[in-house]
Amino acid sequence: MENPKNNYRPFWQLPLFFVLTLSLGCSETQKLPELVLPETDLSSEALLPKPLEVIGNQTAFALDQYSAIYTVEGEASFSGVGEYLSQEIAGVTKLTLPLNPDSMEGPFRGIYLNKNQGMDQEAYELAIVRDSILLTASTAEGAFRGVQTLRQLIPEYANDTLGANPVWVIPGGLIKDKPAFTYRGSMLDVARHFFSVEDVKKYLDVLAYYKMNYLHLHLTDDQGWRIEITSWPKLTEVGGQTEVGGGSGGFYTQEDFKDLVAYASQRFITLVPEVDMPGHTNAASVSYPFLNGNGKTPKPYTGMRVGFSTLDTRKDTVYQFIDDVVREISAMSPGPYFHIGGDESHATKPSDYAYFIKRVVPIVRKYGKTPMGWDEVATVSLDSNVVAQFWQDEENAEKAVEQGMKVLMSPAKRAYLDMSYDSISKFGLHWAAYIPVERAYSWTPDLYAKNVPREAILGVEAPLWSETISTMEELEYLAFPRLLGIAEIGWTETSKRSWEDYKTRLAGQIPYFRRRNIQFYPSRQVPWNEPDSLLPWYKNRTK
Ligand code: TNX
Repeated sequence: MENPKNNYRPFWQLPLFFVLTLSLGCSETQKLPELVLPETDLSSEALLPKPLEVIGNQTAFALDQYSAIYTVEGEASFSGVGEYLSQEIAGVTKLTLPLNPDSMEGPFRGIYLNKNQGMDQEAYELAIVRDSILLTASTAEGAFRGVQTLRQLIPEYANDTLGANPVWVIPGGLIKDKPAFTYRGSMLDVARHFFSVEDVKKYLDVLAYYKMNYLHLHLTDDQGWRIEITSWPKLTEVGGQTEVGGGSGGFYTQEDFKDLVAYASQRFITLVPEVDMPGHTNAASVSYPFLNGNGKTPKPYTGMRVGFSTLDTRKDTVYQFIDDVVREISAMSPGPYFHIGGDESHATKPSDYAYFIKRVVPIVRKYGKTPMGWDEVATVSLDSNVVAQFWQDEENAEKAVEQGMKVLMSPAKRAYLDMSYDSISKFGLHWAAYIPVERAYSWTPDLYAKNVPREAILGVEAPLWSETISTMEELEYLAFPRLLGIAEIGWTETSKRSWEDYKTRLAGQIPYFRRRNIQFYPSRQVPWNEPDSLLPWYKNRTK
């Protein structure tokens, strides 16, 4: 019989008997050990974000040493996803699944990554039957999202009693899935405290697992400049050496940044670089005092106030500086967006602010990027090809909609990961709200702000400001588990979501958190099913 990897037909459209013949009928697969697999229930698995449709069929796929991954021929990007899947499976099971093995190599149960044009970009279908798994998508990106679902279905521990060798029992059935919003992201403030390349990679791994597709890096602020700009070396030589609280700061070299871009893009995550201006620029002005526009001599700043710094908006050399910065960063950033900040420019006169934003927007476009800015940028008369990131001011968000701009939803009262969980939380601020886990989950982007309708919304992003956190453990305390709620809000249609159902699936993430050494806040709102003493941080919580 034909090698199944050469079968390009949309698998799930084939009659079931053909599917079974495909997987059981060939003489090679008959040599696989006979296993009596337990009944399963795909629909009760702790999948997060919740897929659009899940139909269980009680059968199961036996993932074991006789499993192999096959990807559609002639599509390098699909085989890249296959390679990633193989590595991730090895990480849990220690199995080394061959990728596209020659059919002579042995009898295998196949995990097939197939291409079917005509599906949405990030959509996928996952069909799991007894001896094969078929993951279908139009794009490698869609296949990658589906691979996350498959990863979430692999049990943490093997069943050792089914045969001579360990078997990881994957519940059978069909999943059809696609995201509600095209932008599902998080932001890390690496300026107030610096986080290393390794830390950011760990965060990217988690974003990928929960199907998020953007990571916004807040690269500059009053307390530090974190990205090497070769034409302006003092930015990092001087401005990169400070952080909140007086620590030694740090920065990404251009090689580091490219490494992060590559690591993210292997996970189908786009980096959004932010250079915050004209406010939040003290570190830049300390490095090059001619940039400063607040009339004072700039001094290194390691406190937590905002709104005191500004660039000099009326000097042409300032725009030459910005041109160089945007050019160098854009050349390393394959994504469509460049974030110009624009928030809390209280030391900039409104007329200077408008003048500044209108001059910076064309610079960003000159380097092929779409400008993104905090919601204040919508107070300036621009055009529709700008993204406004709503964080606080509904009137600004309305102004963005009136100008035809897309709005990225990051309401501080719900989506800010740096807000404390409650009054005794160890870290975080609470100027916007206390945000317990339920509150972070139970909101809807298109019902949040008056006159910001669904059509205007690009997606959701959860920013994590780092004034109060300086280690990965502390970062994780604030991000997890609330980030997962934002991931589900971005992926799963509101009509398919409920807190009651979500909180049980959230509790089901503990094995993953443990395996990846991810700290989290064990909110009392979530039925973790664990003795308190085994939960991290368990003494510091009321909610
Ligand atoms: C407001 S949100 C800021 C940041 C702070 C954050 C702390 C925004 C656009 N600006 O500069 O870090 O509050 O929660």
